[in-house]
Amino acid sequence: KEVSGDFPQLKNDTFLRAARGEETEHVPVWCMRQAGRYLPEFREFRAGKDFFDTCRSPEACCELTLQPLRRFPFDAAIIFSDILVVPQAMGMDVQMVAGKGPTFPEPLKEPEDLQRLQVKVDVEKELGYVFKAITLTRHKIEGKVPLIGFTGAPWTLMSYMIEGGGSNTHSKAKRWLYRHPEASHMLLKMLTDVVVEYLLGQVAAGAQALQVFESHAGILGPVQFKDFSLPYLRDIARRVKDKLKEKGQDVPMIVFAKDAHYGLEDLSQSYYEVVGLDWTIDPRSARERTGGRVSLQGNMDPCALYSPKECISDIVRKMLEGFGTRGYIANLGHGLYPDMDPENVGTFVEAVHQHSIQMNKQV
Ligand code: 1CP
Repeated sequence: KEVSGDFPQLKNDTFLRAARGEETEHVPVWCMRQAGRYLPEFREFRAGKDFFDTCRSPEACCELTLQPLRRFPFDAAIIFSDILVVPQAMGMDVQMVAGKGPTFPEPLKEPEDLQRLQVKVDVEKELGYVFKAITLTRHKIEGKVPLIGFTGAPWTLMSYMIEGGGSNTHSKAKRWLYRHPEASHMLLKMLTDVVVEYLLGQVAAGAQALQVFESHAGILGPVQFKDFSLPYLRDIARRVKDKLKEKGQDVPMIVFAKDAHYGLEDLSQSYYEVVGLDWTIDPRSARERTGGRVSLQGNMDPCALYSPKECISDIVRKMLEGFGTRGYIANLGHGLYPDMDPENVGTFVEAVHQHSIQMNKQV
């Protein structure tokens, strides 16, 4: 299946241009978790429905993706879904437990457990509902802004599959890396194969950019990152890009490896157009270390949204001065939290637009 040419024409391509390092009239902005519980309309829509049932409904995913765009002039949308649909597609049970988060009733404990996983995953059959959600949303978004598809990265997915849910230490998953390195690589390779097909399916369905979430990079040190994360992140980008090229297609890819300071140089040489940053990195030093090889995305501390409006505008201005307005996509350093005030999100978005237009006039 090909991307059909019958999607509405894109009206605002600032996000795509910034991803490619081209000039834009303003700095584009979106927020991780922009479709989420901080929005009353999200809470109302999700009320009483099972989380993964919602993920399996293309109409529901489309509605939740569009909700934040009705409130704020975001320059991109991210499809509503979750990274844990990939372990589900491989045969694992994952449930969303209220007050606890995603839970695997039967996590992987020992290498023998890998036999429980699907050997050859039929991605179209298992994850076709995500592709349908993307295609529907591409129509319903009416070309307002580009639609981002996404996936969890292999190490982050592996850590959930072994921990069985969120964790502070990730010691069960890290135990595998030290005790069962071969089985770990086998699992990471299996995940990589599924992720590559999954991302290609998302582009075929209409995704205009792709973000790979390595949310648990920070739990690895530099040595383990180079061994168990980076090679798979690279393999994903290279294989997706090669396949797309064969079809004469190309979409920008973003890698967000949270807390992986030590990996910045490597990540900027890993076939991704954009490197996403968490808030612990100074914008100027991120620019220096990535040497103009990539565009950057991030990285305001999400908690800065708790400050008074005037302060938010000031924090945004300093961030923009640090990154510069070229090859830059404004975002938070991680997702929005449920108790955040939607009004302050609006202030953030407007501050990015206003300050960047001002700055562009001055040069
Ligand atoms: O009922 C609910 O609404 C539960 C909250 C929620 C939401 C809104 C979860 C459970 N997932 C999502 C949607 C989601 N997840 C999106 C699309 C919405 C958007 O971004 O606007 C995306 C991109 C994700 C990706 C995701 N899921 C990541 C990577 C990003 C990150 O936060 O680092 C991770 C780690 C997950 C797992 C997950 N899903 C949900 C929760 C609470 C968690 C974290 C669990 C934990 O580790 O404690």
